[in-house]
Amino acid sequence: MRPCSAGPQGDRIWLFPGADGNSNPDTIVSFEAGKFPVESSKPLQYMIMRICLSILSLLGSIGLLQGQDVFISNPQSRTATDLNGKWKYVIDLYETDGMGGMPVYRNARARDKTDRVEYSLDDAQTLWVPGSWNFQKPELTYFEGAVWYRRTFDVEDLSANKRYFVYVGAANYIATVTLNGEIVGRHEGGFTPFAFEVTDHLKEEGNFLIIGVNNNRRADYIPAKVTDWFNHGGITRDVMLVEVPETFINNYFLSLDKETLKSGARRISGKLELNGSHRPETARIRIPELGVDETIAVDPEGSTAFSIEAENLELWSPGNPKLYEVSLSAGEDRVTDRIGFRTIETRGKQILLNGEPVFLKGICLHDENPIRKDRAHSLDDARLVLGWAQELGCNFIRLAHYPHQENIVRLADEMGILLWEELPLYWGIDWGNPAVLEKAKAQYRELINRDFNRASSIIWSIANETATIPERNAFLSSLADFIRSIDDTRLISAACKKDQEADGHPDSVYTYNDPIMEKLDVISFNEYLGWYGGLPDACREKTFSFGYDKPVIVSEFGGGALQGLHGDKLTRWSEEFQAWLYVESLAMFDKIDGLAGLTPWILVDFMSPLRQLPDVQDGWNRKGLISERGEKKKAFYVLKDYYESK
Ligand code: GCB
Repeated sequence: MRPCSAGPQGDRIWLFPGADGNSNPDTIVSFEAGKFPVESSKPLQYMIMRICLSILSLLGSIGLLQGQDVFISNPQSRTATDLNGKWKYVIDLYETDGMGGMPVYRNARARDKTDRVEYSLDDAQTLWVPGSWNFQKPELTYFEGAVWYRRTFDVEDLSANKRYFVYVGAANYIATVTLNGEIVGRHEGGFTPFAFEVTDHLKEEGNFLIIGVNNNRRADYIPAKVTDWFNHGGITRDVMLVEVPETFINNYFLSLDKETLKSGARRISGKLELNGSHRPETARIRIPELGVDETIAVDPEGSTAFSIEAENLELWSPGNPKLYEVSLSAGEDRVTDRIGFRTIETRGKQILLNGEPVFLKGICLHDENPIRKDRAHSLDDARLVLGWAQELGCNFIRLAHYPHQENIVRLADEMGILLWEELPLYWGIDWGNPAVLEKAKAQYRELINRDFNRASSIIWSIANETATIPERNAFLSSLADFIRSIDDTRLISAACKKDQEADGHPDSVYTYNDPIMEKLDVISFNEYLGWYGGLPDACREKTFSFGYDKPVIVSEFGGGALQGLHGDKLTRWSEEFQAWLYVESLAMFDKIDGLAGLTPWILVDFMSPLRQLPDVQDGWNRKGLISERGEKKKAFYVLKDYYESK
């Protein structure tokens, strides 16, 4: 779906079948509204449309179409109308954006008995939002493509002095947001939040919000075409109508000042971003528990930096996840949040939390509720998995392989669990494509906008298992610089691979000299010795050597087991095999000089179409320490014992 393809131009509707990258881009179809499409053979029209497509693709690539004008942070603390619930839907299998020549987002209804309309959202079936569509209807299980969702609503006390935004926590992968028949924005990226202003389109009664969601996979998307996880489609996180004053605080960034911490004094540095034309002269920041009540002068440009003294501030850590109620106000707007303050740095091969070495007892996690077979989206979903991780003895979780729901990050703040966060810069990324780099930056900006104030989040990871070709090295290097330029309060890492055989390392030593490690604060690598290649006792012969003097995290290792399947330790897929693999792997990794943490793969079995072994996998990656029904496997206890000993 693309916006240019979606709108009528006069009474003629233009469709671009090639715009999805899969169908033939050289065929353009046009038709009179209300008639079936016919192919156009006019070269001039063709040329104009090709130019239009190129401009759109360029705009898209520089972020104008996929971006949003305003990022609304912390929507939970705003006045908002909850738009979750049952939404009507129409499947758009051929991605025409319309049915019988009428765009679905116009919400057409037959005017009289002679009228022809070839869809009816009023009479359509429903899907729950938030939630992926796949397991709500049998016919949608493996559906990949476009679905139009509709939700109607009224707004009590619509105010001329307020501004209104449709906020979506996440929709996978492209979302076209329309209100009352007009397109208000388009967003690319399946796991980050976005908001579009609808102030000028809203009515008190009878609003229809129609969102088109397309989860097709494409080589120039992030992720690209193949992943080892299920491509859940749809509006997977909360939707709300957020109401703000004309000028409002759209974001704020608070962190503990590293330098002053060293001198014993405690200062909080921050930045406040205002949006709107009536900028107040001052803003106020209060942290009542610390006796902080500061008035700061607002920069007329809208972005105001500040630094405030915070004597007696207790540092946030897993052992003491102290959060402070922070309230920020400017003009008529006020937001409140609960924020923890900590520092995270490295020194030689150590990771330092608040200046003290920390060992990261971690585990990897996908953002699924396996019991519901759905993307996770609620606080209960977050409680379920974080509870398991805590039982395992973890103080750290790798949120693989894409941004997880905001609830999990907020709950980790409350529970004192450190986090690694990442984008799906995973297998098969089109590294040489500048548009893809811009998409990665846009997605990272959205993630940082959302989670900057979360003390639990300590590592941004920029890639997972990617080959060290020059295009990838340049891409990741540029992305690392970009991330540091907008957030210097966290560490940067990437899940890398060992040097390949051609680099001539001796068999008993795995070497790591990936050039991107130069840019990273923490070296991380995935290693599946004993599962992909060799049996677990092969681990006894290996040692590790790194070309950089930096802390090391083993970002993945593991093997599959079907919960309840027992055998001797040589029986693949048995719990005994997996437990043995953990014993051998932990002993091997423990020998690494500078080991700062581990995140084995993975806490819970997760859905993956790549895993089709009948009666063992049945569509699930079985490397979880817990089954999709919540039953623990033997290896869970091996890792728990190891963490207890650390
Ligand atoms: C990996 C990938 C992860 C896979 C895992 C596996 O290296 O990073 O996404 O699911 O291996 O199970 O093979």
